[in-house]
Amino acid sequence: MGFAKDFVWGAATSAYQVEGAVNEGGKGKHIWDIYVKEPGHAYGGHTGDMACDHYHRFKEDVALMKEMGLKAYRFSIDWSRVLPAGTGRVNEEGIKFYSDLVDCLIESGIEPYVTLFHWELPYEIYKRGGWLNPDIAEWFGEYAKIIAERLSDRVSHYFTLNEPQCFIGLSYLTKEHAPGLKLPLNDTFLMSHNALRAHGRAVQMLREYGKQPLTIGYAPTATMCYPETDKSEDIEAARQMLFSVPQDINNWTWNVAWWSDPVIFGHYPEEFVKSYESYLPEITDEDMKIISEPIDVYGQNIYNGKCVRMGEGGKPEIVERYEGFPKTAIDWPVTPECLHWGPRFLYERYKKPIYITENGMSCHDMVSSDGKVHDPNRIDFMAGYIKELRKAAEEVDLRGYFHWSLMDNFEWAKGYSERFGLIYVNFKTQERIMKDSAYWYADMIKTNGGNL
Ligand code: IFM
Repeated sequence: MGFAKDFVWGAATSAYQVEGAVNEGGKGKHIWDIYVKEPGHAYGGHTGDMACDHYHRFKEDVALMKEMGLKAYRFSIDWSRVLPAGTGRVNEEGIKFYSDLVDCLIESGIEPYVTLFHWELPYEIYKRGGWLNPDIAEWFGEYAKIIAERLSDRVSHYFTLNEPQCFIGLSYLTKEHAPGLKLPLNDTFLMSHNALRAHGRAVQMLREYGKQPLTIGYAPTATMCYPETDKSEDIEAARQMLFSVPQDINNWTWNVAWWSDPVIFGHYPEEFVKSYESYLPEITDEDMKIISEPIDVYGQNIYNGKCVRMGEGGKPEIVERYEGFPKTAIDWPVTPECLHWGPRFLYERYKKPIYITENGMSCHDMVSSDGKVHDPNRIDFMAGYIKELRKAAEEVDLRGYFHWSLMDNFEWAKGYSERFGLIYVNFKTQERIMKDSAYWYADMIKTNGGNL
């Protein structure tokens, strides 16, 4: 069986992490542009000012994608490049950049997949309350309308929000990301509700103004759960834990059901509502109707998972990792099983075709004396994870896999200290070198998993 013939093998990036050119082409400022200028906010005082200079070098990058045989490229649009103030005046130069990128991809036989929001909240919108302001749903909808009007003659695949768990949780609970605030829990729940309303409004606008039938999805993240054994009770334990309420209220955004149940089912999960009742904003039927505007596909970013078994008292419990458990350079555990069980549990619950919208690892990559970048750990990681993904592909409707990332880039608060790319980037010279893993991935794509 293996992967379907038309399985989409791709790679992903996001605007601020790769584009650079922050003061060019009429771009407005977003919260990261401002945040990274203060000492201590990003590793080594790094900023995304130059990043991979993708804004100027996208043709070279698309040529590398073609060499790799990528079928698709998932990139995000910087809201503040298109609408410098977040609303109102459209910046034609910004539109032109994305439009040229789309043309270049199509000429190279690579399908563009657009993400509308990968964390570049326009600073002007932030000043108006950002996610706290209920009007943000309309503002985001207007932005989605412009994208539909300008790009949907050529782009038919869209994801609305990338990882709301992070752009609310890391930004307003744990203060690790821009704008680096710790807000009261009530505010964070209101923000999550408004972000979901914005998602729904964008779906409505994309549908209404799309120039062809569009495939629209959403791209949340979370730690997956996988069973310790194939026994039905362990499988059930992993399933239950995946959709359960997180233990730590101060890290409450790190879960699946709060963010996905309302989008698919039109209501928040009951257990969560009971636990969080005292913090919740007013939630109307009209809100829920917008939030659950039907989507076509379900995107999920998956990097790792927790091993779970059914405990003695019939309660799911985490199986502790042994000492020396494999981990990536950024210290995330290596758990390939998450790419089998994650999509399987998500499909069972949400019954939507699934894309893995991000998966990958950071390694201590460097250029060797032969001028190449040897990254055997990444190849092994990918082979292990994609083998597990193949099991899911044989069990559920799985449409595609986007490796994170196409190239080394600005890893938010970690600056350039983490390398997630298939392509090595020398941030001094902007030279690109395809890593060994890029050649391995090219072969994997060519054989549709035949080299696994
Ligand atoms: O680089 C990030 C990306 O922006 C969102 N998902 C996780 C990646 C690795 O941390």
